[in-house]
Amino acid sequence: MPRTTVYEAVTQRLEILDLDGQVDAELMPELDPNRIIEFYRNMVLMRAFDNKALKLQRQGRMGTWPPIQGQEAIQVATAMAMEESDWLIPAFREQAVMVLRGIPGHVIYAYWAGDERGSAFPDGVRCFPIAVPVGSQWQHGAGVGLSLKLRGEQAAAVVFGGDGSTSEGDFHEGVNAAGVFKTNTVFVIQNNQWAISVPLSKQTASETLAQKAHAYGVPGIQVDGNDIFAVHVAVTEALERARAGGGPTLIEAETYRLGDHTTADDASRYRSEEEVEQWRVKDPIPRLRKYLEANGLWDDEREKSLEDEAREWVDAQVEALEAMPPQPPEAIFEYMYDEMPPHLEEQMAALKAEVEG
Ligand SMILES: Cc1ncc(C[n+]2csc(CCOP(=O)(O)OP(=O)(O)O)c2C)c(N)n1
Ligand SMILES: [Mg+2]
Repeated sequence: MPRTTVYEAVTQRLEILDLDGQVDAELMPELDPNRIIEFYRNMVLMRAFDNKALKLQRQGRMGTWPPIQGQEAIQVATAMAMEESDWLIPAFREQAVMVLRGIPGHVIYAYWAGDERGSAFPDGVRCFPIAVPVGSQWQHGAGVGLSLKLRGEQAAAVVFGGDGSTSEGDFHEGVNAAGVFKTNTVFVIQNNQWAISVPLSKQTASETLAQKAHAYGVPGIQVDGNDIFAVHVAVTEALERARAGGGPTLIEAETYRLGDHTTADDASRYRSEEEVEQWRVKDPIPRLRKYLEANGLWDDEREKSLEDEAREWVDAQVEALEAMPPQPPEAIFEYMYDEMPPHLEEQMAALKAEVEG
């Protein structure tokens, strides 16, 4: 019997905006200039939101914080391509998508300040809680996508995760199930090259993460995740496919975590400054600014007024966070169940007695 090729696959990578702010005219999507300015504005606001949280943590006003510096393009483009009817299933480094979906900034701050009210999202915002167990959210993404399909909703489930989480079984189970059931799911991997101190090279022997989609019969694509136009195109295509019942897509967005893993980490202990510098020049924000300036859409005056807006908005989030009335200690029991089970009632009573002395 001859040996025959039973399967061959190609994985594509999409890049539109180069480091000098020039675009590939053939690949550039039709976008209203105001929308492109909005891309930029949101990235700047989200970076300011992030920087402030780091300062609050150093001042003892925040528990911990997972910075997104360098990853803003993926989050802003995805949030802006989503409709209200789509669901977001975040991991733990998606605060920009969450804010842009309608969760107030101070609520996200509250979560990382250790306050249970940080998981109480406004009614109608279709967003799952933050998932800290690495990878668990991938299967939720498949499940929500299946549910939307069964209900006949023209909506998508957008689930995020990091490069490290693709080594968890949950990732493979999630993408596999989504492929089998053709769920309305968009899987977005934020490949920021590191899982705390573990580099991508220790995570997988695959050339790309996008190619893993082939094994599950799902379309996969790699994009330059620091190129907001490329992310916009890939996510929009995937959302349209999912909403129309055309099945899931896996997007690997290549980026870099310019900051530490969290405020409890010191990345200089495991990676070189040269590596960080190599990625700093690919920073999505100055890159888009160069495009805007070259096209007469931006100048120093606009930048200054955006900086003022960002500062004011971020300060308002901090004020709202710190104006939240403190919670009584027994609040730690109150959010898990609609009706508190007897063993928790007992523990709560014991704590109350202890506190009241
Ligand atoms: C199941 C599980 N194992 C380990 C951890 C500790 N942990 C938290 S984040 C993280 C690395 C995640 O890396 P990646 O998926 O690349 O996401 P990134 O932090 O880079 O955004 C680890 C190991 C955890 N939260 N859950
Ligand atoms: Mg990572």
